[in-house]
Amino acid sequence: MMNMLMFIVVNQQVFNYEKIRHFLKPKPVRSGMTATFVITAMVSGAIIYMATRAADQSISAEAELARLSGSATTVNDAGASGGRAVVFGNLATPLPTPTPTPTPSTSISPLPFGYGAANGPNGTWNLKLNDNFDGSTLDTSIWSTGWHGSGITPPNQSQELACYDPNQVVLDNGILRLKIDVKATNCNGTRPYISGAINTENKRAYSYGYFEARIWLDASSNAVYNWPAWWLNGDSWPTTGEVDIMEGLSGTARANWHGPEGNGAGYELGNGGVMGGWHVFAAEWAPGKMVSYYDGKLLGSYSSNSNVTSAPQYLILMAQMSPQDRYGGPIKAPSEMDIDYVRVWQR
Ligand SMILES: [Ca+2]
Repeated sequence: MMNMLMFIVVNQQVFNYEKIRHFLKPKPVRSGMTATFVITAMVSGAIIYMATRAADQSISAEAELARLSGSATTVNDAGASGGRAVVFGNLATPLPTPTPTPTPSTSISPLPFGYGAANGPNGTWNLKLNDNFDGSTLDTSIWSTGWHGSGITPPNQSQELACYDPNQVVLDNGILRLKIDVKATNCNGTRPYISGAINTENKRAYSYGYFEARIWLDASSNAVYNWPAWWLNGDSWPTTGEVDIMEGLSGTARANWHGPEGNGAGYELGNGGVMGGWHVFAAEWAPGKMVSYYDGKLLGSYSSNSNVTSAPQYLILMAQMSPQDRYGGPIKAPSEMDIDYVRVWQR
């Protein structure tokens, strides 16, 4: 993607594309085009450079495209808390032509992350769902927005702080963004925030399989913000089960299982459950067994013939907001949960 060619320097600190997602919403940039960036948060007085990135990842002065300061007409309202501004930069020199990715001689379906590695999810897998969110709109043959309804819907639990609005579900250069904003909204009562969620209820449901998503979580150095979740759910809780492949529960990213007996088991994910940035969260659901994977590595497993259901479950990704003393981590808005892809395999 063209936007991966960009590098941003803010006050002499170099941020990679992932890090600057919360400063800027990059658009594809090509030679001769005007590039438009929307600044969602910016330190007052920051200087922004836009530059091309060389093949060795370095940045050079010659490649500098624009230099802007937090003044005059180029940056408006560059406050530290949620100011919005538009920056226009003209490309002075053409970007290098990307090297085309060689086309494999035979079509190879992606395999689960970590496949073939020690403790990886080995075996024979058939790809059943593969959404990379490459289109300009959500594929509604697979997904619906919100939670049990169309348009603006109430959240899952009455205590939650955000309504779900389809407008908060944005596809952006191959990334699905579930955006949280401060906006008082009515959905069976007025809630102070608005957020995004997608699910496959009545469209795709699975009994058993390997479920994987690459997700960007917003986190501080010691807590995941809000209550992001990537999970599976049956139609009648808890009899038909719930598989929480990843949820930021009270600031800690965890995997949790539920079944006919209620609670199953759970694990902290990663380093003490704190992992801002991009990670791959996956679970294998097999007869009598649940296995949790984090970045392609086996994290833990749970076996129970009575508490692991075979009932079909649908997929859900939601940027939930809950009071911190209920389910959520520290409240942060604006914020977002980003998804690069969702894949499902079955044996
Ligand atoms: Ca993608």
